[in-house]
Amino acid sequence: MSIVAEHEYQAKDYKSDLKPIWCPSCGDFGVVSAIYKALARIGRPPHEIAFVSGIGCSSRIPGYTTAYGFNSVHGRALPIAQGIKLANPDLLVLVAGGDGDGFSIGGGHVPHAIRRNLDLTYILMDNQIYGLTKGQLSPTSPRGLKTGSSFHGSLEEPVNPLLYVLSYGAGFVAQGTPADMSGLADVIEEGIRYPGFAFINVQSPCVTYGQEEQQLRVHKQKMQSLKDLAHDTTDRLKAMALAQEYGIKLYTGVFYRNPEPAATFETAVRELHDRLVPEARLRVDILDTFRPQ
Ligand SMILES: Cc1ncc(C[n+]2csc(CCOP(=O)(O)OP(=O)(O)O)c2C)c(N)n1
Ligand code: SF4
Repeated sequence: MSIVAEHEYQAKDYKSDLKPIWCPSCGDFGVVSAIYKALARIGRPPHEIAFVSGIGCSSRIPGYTTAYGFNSVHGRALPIAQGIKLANPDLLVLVAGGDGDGFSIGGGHVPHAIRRNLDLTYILMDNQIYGLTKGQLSPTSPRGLKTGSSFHGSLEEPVNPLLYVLSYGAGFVAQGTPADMSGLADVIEEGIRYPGFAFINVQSPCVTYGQEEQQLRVHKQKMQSLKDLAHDTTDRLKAMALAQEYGIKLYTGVFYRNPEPAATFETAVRELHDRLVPEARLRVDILDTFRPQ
């Protein structure tokens, strides 16, 4: 654990020397800045942070921080992050990627990461498109969207990431947009501080392939703070009702925070390990069991 006092670090201490190659004005610039701010408030030194992503424009994000980064395999950020957290529970582990990475190819990992409940913060940059591969449909693209891969418009209903994670029992669920930088840094900080699996959906505009109504100027007009609505963040059913409006309204802030966080998987595994160690058999004895007599 860190012996460094909180707040000793500043946002610039988490910014790497690597120059982002995102398109100018991509929403992901705002997301990485909000992450720098949130990390500075948490105050953990960069070498105590592991940042894992998949593949996509958004998945480049670990490289733009001074944390240990792993720009891994498309859709596999969550299993890798879970392995890292289990092996070294003292690390602060962040996970990030796009809506394609997280809810298309990697969608099968999300429910299991949630029900396992490791202390991870998963930041999804939801631009409703595949950015890196030049603008094909993603799982959160709205029905009817015309792209290079859907000349006649998408025939599918989009995945609702907020409702999805709430229904699987995520302990912390929030949404932000770079149109509200201060609110975005707040929800990322809160997610990191939550002792369990935290999910933050960031409406992060793709300025090159994204839809008109997903750009920052529209977010600024549309966004509605859940705090201003006096939403009770301990009410999961109300959070689910609000999440139903994904794609119609742009709520920002915390949808749900479990007031009684469940034990994390890494804690349960350590406890089981400590309980079983006294009665553990030597490896040589176990191997002997299988040797012909
Ligand atoms: C196994 C595998 N399948 C497909 C790809 C191609 N691919 C790279 S990124 C990507 C999707 C990118 O979209 P998203 O995850 O939403 O991130 P964004 O680029 O929009 O930030 C795809 C399909 C790949 N790299 N690996
Ligand atoms: S293609 Fe879209 S998501 Fe990718 S860097 Fe450019 S604006 Fe950002």
